[in-house]
Amino acid sequence: MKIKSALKMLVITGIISGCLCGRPPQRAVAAPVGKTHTADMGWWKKDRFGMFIHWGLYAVPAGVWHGKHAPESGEWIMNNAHIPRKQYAQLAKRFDPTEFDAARWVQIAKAAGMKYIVITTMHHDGFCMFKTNATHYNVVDDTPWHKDPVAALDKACQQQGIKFCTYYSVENWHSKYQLPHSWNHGHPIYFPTRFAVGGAKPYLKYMTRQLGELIRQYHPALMWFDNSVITPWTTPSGQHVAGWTETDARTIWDYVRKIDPTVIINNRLDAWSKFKGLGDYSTPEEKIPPRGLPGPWETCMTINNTWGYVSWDHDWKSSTMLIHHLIHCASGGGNFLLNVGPTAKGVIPKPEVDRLLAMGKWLQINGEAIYGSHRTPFAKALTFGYATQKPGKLFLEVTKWPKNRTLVVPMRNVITKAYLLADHLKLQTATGLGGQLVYLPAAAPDPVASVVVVDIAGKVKPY
Ligand code: FHN
Repeated sequence: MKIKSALKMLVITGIISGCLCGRPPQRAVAAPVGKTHTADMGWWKKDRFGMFIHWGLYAVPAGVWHGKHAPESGEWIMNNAHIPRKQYAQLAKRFDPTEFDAARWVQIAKAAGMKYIVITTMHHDGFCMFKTNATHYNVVDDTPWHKDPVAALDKACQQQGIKFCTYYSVENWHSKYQLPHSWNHGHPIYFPTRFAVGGAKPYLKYMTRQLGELIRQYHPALMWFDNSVITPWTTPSGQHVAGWTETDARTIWDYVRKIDPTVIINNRLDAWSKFKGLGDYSTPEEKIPPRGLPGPWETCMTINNTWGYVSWDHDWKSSTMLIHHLIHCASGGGNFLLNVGPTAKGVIPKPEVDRLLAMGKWLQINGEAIYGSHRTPFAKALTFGYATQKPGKLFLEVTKWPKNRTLVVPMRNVITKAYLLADHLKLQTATGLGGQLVYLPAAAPDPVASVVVVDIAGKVKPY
């Protein structure tokens, strides 16, 4: 077997062995992705902080199937509880989110200091949360609710000045053109799916039709593709069926570009970043690359352990931890896409709202250090916290207030001015061993993270 195909089989085997009943292993961190379209990513790099929304039929079972907790993330229940397609599709008849309020969701995002929203228009379960003519299996035609939440959210985002973006899964566990990978005592295991014999072409046709609808109906500023893990296989009669290929990914890429050359596209049209450069930015998940990544990148993360709502997952990250994650992303030059999983009634869980409001409060005072900032100039981690910068200014996000009340900034530049961002209290400075010294008050203005602003002449010259 040629090296390349052996490698490919290794990758596929790795995928399969690593996660038959769970989500795929942590995504390999993508190679640097260059700008691949005419549009400017300026708004996206400036905005830094977005809301991810995982909402679909999976909110109905909410992590419980036949009275048992289904393993892993809520939106994977169809796979992890091995639910046959027809049985899962019946959930649509129970989807009636009478408390859904798009304007309220956008207000919460804004109050959190989030500048863009990415909503799941179709997750791996194949159910479409938008009005589509490509299939009846959608929220308007197939539920008692008969409303289009994607349209409502798009409208609310336009009205409230937040960028509207869409998530779309390449993998589709409902489509007749994609088959379950294997079976467990007669019950399907969908992930990773595989194309039916001759299924690739009609599936690409279905997909391009829906992407055309999404762009023309809702004009997303960004398209967040996910998990194109459709694996090759050989039929019992020995016929080889290719999986998702680079050509497939480029076909979709070119199609979207043709309709809208300005829309930003992430790097997940290609499942494992094998197709170098196919993507405007990298998408590490649930983890923050310690020193950031070359090129544009965005960490997406859950507030508990699940993307789609799970009634029994109360393992919430603290607002302190989430604020530190946001700062860490910004100091690495990256964005932070933080997820909420609304209930089947259309309500964002209170623990998530509480944390988002705490983040918004911090950003109201310290947002200047995050929005429009650039990555830290320091190659090594700082002992006291993080740094971000703008021309002529260094923002030091102090998460560990020094007991000796002295910050040592490891750079040669002389400080022309130093102050606390919270109240503009002027701080004394000096040049000392190991860099520039900033003398601090006894108590930090904010125990979570306080920002010290340092004005300097020219570019930072780290020690
Ligand atoms: O399998 C999905 C998962 O359900 C979720 O949507 C995350 C969000 O980034 N993406 C895939 C796992 O990498």
